[in-house]
Amino acid sequence: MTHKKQHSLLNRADEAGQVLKKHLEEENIVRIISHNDADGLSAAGVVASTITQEKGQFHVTIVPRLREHFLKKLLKERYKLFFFCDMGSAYLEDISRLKGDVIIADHHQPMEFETKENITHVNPHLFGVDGSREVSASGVTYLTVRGMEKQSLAGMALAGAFGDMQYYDGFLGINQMIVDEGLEAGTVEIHQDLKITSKTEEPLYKALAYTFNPPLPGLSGDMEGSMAFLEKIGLSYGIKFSDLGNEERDILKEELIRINPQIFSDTYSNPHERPSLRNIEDFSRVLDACGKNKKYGLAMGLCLGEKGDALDVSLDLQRKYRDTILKGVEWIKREGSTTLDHVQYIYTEDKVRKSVMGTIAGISLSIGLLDANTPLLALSRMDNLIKVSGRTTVATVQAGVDLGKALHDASQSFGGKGGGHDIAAGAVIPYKEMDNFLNLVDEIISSQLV
Ligand SMILES: [Mn+2]
Repeated sequence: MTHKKQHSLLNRADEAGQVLKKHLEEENIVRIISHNDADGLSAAGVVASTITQEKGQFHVTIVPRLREHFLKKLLKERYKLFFFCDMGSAYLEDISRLKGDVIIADHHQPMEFETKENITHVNPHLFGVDGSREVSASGVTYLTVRGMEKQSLAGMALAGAFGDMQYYDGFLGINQMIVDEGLEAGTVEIHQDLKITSKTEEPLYKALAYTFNPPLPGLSGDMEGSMAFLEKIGLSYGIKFSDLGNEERDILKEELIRINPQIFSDTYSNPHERPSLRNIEDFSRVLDACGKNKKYGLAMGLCLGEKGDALDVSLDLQRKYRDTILKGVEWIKREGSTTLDHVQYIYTEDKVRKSVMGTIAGISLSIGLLDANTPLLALSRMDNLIKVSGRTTVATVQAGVDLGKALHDASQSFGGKGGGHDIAAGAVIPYKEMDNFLNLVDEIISSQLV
């Protein structure tokens, strides 16, 4: 049964591939529109790389979401092919008014709408495939180009799946199929190793403090804790992991496994990448840092393998971004959260902290700073609006929590907008309705848990 569903999705993706191929043969410039997170950026990277390899041309715009004024602008554009990644399925009606052909490679819940002939809509939900666990937008996009022998892009496609937190003790469904294709093509490798981030880039104490997935309680988000740990086990904290001797690596491995056994597990890498981007999760994190800092051109440059200083600039950017995250984690450690019956929340008006609220919310649950059994809402004030990032854990989702639905329903009741995945979702609501909104989410979550 599952196989049949996957097959239908693959067929639709192949149709999209044919459309893309036709437009490339006609030498049309492809208009790419994608999302600003790691998944959207790697999805855009997959299409852009394909087009570049086929000696075609593209024009890409990365946006946080599809807004009305941007859609209106697109309506005036004369491109013959529009390629939407990681968005579009919820805007079928508007998109159907575009002048040219359209490919949508998305994995969010689609709106009910009879699509016109000019749209090739590729979305796992249309075929009963799970779009929050089994494939992300970069994966869906990869499916559209794999017929053009683009198995070399499997690693990039997996970066998006990692970015959208679809890896959980392994990959499922289509994601696993992409892994297998990458393994066969030699562009993805899996090794049992320590899942520490930035092994070739950062001194060990920083690398440990920056490692959040899997979480290392006491070390993740805590430079001083990491230094003390390394001193205690007799390792120099200033050395890079890649410069450790075998014996030292064994000591570190043994001690880290005591903190979290998951730290020694499968690591995914792309052997053809530059050393600091070779680990696919690291690659995903660099893209995320570029996206959060609105350096979309830089992210595209990394995906297209641009030479020059793009890599150094993006790694610097990531250092600053990680500093902001660590400060945010310290803030949560200091201030804690406010708890209602079934949800908890954190609130900020701090300009810098706002940019990482969703991220630090997720981290504070995973490293146990806040109670992981209670869904967390991170609220940022933007003038008269509140931006809400909701995060929860696999365990609470299994208990019935669907944050996407809760934030969608609650925000609608107060003239806001919201939605997303069961485990991670977002909303924007009027500031003056904040308390009412929180109480309603609390009620909805309570009813989901019954
Ligand atoms: Mn996505």
